[in-house]
Amino acid sequence: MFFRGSTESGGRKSRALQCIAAAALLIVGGLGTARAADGHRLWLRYVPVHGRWLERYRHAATELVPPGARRPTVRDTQAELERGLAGMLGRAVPSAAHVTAGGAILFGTPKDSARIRSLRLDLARVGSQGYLIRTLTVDGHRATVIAGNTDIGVLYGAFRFLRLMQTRRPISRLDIASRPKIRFRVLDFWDNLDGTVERGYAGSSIWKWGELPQYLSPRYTELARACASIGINGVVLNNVNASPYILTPLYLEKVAALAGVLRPYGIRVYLSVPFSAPITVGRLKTADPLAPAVQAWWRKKVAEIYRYVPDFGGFLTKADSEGEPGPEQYGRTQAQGANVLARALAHYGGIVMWRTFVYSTNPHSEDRVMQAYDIFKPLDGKFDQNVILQNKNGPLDFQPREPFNPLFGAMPKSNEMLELEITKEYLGQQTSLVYLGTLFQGALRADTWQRGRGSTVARVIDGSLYGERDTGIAGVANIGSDRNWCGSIFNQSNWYAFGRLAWNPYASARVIAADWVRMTFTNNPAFVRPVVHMMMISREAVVDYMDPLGLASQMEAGTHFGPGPWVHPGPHMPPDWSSTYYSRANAAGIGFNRTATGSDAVSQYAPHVAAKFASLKRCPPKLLLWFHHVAWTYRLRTGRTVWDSLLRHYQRGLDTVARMRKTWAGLARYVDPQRFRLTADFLTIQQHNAQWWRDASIAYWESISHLPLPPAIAPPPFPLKAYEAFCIPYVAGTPGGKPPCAPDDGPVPY
Ligand code: BDP
Repeated sequence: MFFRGSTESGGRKSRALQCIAAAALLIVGGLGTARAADGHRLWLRYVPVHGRWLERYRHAATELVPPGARRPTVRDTQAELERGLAGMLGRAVPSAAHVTAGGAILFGTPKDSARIRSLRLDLARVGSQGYLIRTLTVDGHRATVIAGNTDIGVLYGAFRFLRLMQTRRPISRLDIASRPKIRFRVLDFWDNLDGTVERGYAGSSIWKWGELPQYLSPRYTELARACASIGINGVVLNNVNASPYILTPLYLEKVAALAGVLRPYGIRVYLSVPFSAPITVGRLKTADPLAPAVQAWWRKKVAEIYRYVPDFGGFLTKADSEGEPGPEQYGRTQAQGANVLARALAHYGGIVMWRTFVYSTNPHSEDRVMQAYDIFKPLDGKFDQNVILQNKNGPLDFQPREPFNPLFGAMPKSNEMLELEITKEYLGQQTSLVYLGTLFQGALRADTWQRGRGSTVARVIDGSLYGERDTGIAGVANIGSDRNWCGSIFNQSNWYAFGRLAWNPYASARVIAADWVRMTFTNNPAFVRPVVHMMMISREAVVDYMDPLGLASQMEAGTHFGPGPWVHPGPHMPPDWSSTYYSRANAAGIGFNRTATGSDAVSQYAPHVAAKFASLKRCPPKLLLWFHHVAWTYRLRTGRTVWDSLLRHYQRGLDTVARMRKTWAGLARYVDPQRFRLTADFLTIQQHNAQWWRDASIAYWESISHLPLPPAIAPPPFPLKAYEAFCIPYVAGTPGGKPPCAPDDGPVPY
C-alpha cells in the first residue's frame, strides 16, 4: 500500500486508522483514484502526517474560510485545500463563513473577500499571477491568509501552502510573497491527432480526440491540477510537426472542450500550426505571407478560433525545418512569416511562439549549429511585438550536453523564450533515471555576456536583461496515457522541475529535487538524502556514457536510442543527422573544429565567451570536442590524454549507474513495493544500456584511433561489427514507423 513508505513516528493502530480515513477522502478526488501506489498521484499525494508535525499542523489548520464567490477556480482552490488537508491531517477541515478560531485558513482576493480587503495587504507586488501567504491576526484569531489579486494567484498560493506541509516546513508564522518571473510557462505536447506522440515514451496521447468533445476524461482535470500546482499556465496541444486538420471545425470543437477543462486551472490552450495551412485547409494556391489572400485567410481562421476559444493563447510554429513548410519557400524571411500570424492574433491578445530551430539538411550547407543564428540575428527588430522567438537551449538539438544557444541575448530587440525537452529523447528515454533539473539549471545559468558579466539565459528570458514584457519558457512534455503519466516515477521529477524553474528560473535544482522526493515518496532523511544525491549525479552519468567531453549526437540516427557513433552520411542520411559529422573522428584525432580555423561557430558568441571557447587551454573540458579537433594524444589539464579521458568517462558513466542501482536497492523499506520495483527494474535496464553504450563506443573509437586500451579499461566483449549489427528496430515515439534496421538472428548481447 502507498502509505508503507511513511516512517515517521506515531502509534501503529491510530496511524492505520488515519490512513484508511485519508485514503477514503483521497479516493473522492482526482489524482487520488484507486491503485494508490502506481505513481498516478504524482507529487500531490497528501499522505498522512504523523507525530509532532501532525500536532503542529492541526493547530495551524482548524478551519477554511473561503471567499463568497463560487467561480470554478475558487471552487477548485477550496477543493484542493480540503483534499490536501484531509489527506495530511487525517480528518476533514470544516469550512466557516468567518474566522471563528485560531488556525483558520482564509483565502481569496480582496475583490471577493471583505475580510481580505480590510487587511490592506500589499498585493501590488505579486502581480496578476502571484500570491501572499501570511500569518496574521484576523478578528482576534491567528490565521493564515492566502491572498492574490486573481483567482489563479490564490490557487497557486494554496498549492504552495500545501507544499509547505508536504515537505514538513513550519506553517505557523508565514510571510511569503511570490510571483512568477516568466509570463508564459508552457508545456508543448508533441501529440499527433492519431494518438501517437512524437518522442513520447509514456504511452499514447493523453488527448482522446475520438472521445472529444462529448466525453471529457477525468485525466484532463488531473493534468490541469498537476500543472497548476507548479504554475504551468499554457499547453500546446499538438505536435510541432503539425497536422493541418487541427485547424478545421471538427477539431476546433474538441480544442474548445479541452480549453474548458483547463481554464479554471489558469491554463491557456495554444496550437501548433503548419505554415502551409492556407493551402491545405484554406484551399488557396499559396501560403506566401505577403499575399493578401493568405493574410486574410489567417485573419479569418484566427477569428474563428477565438469564437471557439475566447481566451485562446496563440500559435507555435515549426517552419523551414526538417521538411516543414515555411516562408523561405516563397523567398520571404522568418520575420515576414511570423508576422502574418502575429497580426492575425494581435487583436485578440494572442502570441506566436516562432521556433528558431531552422536549418537546412542540404549537404553543402554551413555548420548545422550555426544556421539558426545566421538566419535570425539579422532579423532582430523585424518581428512584431507579439512574436516570441523560441530557442532550444543549445544550438543543436537537445543533446545530453551542449553549449548554450548563441541566439540568447543576441537579439535585444526581439522577445526570446527558452525551449527545453522534458521528454528524454536523447537521454535514454523512459527507462533511464536522469534528473533534468541540473541540465535545465545549467541552461538557465549560462552566461551569454551579451551585456557584460551576468547576462544569463535566465535574465534574457525573464526580461530583466532587455526589459521585455512577453517572456516565456516551454518544455516538451513527457506526459502520456500511462497510469504514472511519464513512463517512470523519476520522469515525473522532470515535469516538476520544469514547472518550478519556469516560475523561478533562479531556483536551485537540488532544492527542487528534495521537494519532489519529499512530496513523491517520504520526508525521511534516510531516504531523501541518498535519492537527491542520486538525482543530482544522474545527468552527468548519461553524458559520461553517451557523449563525453563535448561529443554530440552519437546515438542511433532515427530512434535516438542506443549508440551509433558509426552512423555516417549516405543517400538517406543527411550529413548533419549522422554521428560522424559531429565527431569528425579520424586516425589523427577527434572533435569538431569550430574555431576560426574551422567553422568559426565560436564567433557567434559574445567576445568574452568566444575567446574562452576558442582557446584550447581555456575551453571547458566538458565542451572540448564540441569546439576543437584534437589529437588522440592531446593532454588535458588533468594530464591525461583525450584518448584516456574518453575511455574513463564511459567507464565512469557505467559505474555511476551501477552505484545508483545499488543505492536504490538499499531503500526498499521506504517505498511502496510497486514504485520500488518499477524503479529498480528500470535501473537494471539502464545499467544494461550504459554497458552497451560504453562497449560499443569504445569498440568504435578503438577502430578509429588504433590506440591500445589501458589496463584499467576492460575491452568490449564483442567485435565492432556486432555492435553495428545490434539494433532495436522499434522504439516508442519514433515518427514514421520505418525501422532503421533489422535485428539479426544471433543472441542478444545486451
Ligand atoms: C528533434 C526530434 C524531432 C522533432 C524535432 C523538433 O528528433 O522528432 O520534430 O526535434 O524539435 O530532436 O522539431
